[in-house]
Amino acid sequence: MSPISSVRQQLYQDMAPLNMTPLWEVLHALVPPQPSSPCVPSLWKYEQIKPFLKRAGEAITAEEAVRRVLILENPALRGQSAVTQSLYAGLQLILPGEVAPCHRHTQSALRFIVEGEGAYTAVDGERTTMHPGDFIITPSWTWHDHGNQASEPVVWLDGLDIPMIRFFDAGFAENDTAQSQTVQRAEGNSFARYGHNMAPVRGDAPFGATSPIFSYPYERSREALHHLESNAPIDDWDGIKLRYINPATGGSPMPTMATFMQRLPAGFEGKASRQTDGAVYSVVEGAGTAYIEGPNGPVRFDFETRDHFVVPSWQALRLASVKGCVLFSYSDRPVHQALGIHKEERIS
Ligand code: 1HN
Repeated sequence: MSPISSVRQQLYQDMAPLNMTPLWEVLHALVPPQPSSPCVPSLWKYEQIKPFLKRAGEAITAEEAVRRVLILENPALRGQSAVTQSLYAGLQLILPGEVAPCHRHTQSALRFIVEGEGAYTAVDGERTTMHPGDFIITPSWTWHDHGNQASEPVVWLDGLDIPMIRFFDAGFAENDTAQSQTVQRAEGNSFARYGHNMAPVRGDAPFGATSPIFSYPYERSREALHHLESNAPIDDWDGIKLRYINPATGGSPMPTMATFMQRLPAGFEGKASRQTDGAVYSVVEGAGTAYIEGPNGPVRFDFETRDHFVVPSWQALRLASVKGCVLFSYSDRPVHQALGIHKEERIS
């Protein structure tokens, strides 16, 4: 060892008991020239996942599990219940006749219905029935339970801000005394009040910073995308892409997560773009290809209906579809925007 490096090694060693360490050894990693996420792109094919959901259905009841969910973990973050550094994703199964008991927590959740219909989720006394493609919100600290009074299993994607809330050490949770909440309002009240570009004349929005609409039906999003496909220019990068909004603010439906619905017309070959918000995709209809370019080289995902994939922060994504498809996605964009650090680059 050279004299200078042994002087340094001795310095580091002597200060270690005081819980001190030299910045100059880690500075380059602390402030990288550009984002270098430890996350990797990953694809979960539904046909491979479904048998495991089925087996989970045989192995445990929804009631015993509290939530019968198979977590989609980023391959580079195994054991952390994280699909990106800030987001969680899982697929939840509820069988006919089951209930997932009532609780609340500070983490916000979204449900995106993947397969089956007729189950419900209840939020603060109002139920909403699930159909494939519906986007449903459980706002932070609201009581919620799920049930299935229909005749088929229902599977949905859970998107939560769990790693973000863990990062802030701000997680609280509470179980309700009852399994299921008493219904306090007719189904559809929230959508009638806030879902038609109108709002009640008096009274505050019920869920604070979160959208007062807690179920956004696919029927409506689909209609909008199809209209725009035939009647408006197609974006070279995104095809037709709309963001869901909190009608009270025009911002994202939840303070921590943005959600999007996107249609790629048949024959679409998109250009590449990247953004600082890592995103999780759920394939709603059709099939296509995602080309993702990260530090570990290019990845190609051929996706079909009900497949899921994750695109890490600042990795370039290019989408293509021969027959056309519809994609739902969510990301941590609102937090980037609130902090003034959101960045997007459209590569041509
Ligand atoms: C949760 O409450 C649900 O309510 C789903 O369905 C997944 C993952 C971690 C923590 C709470 C639900 C969850 C969760």
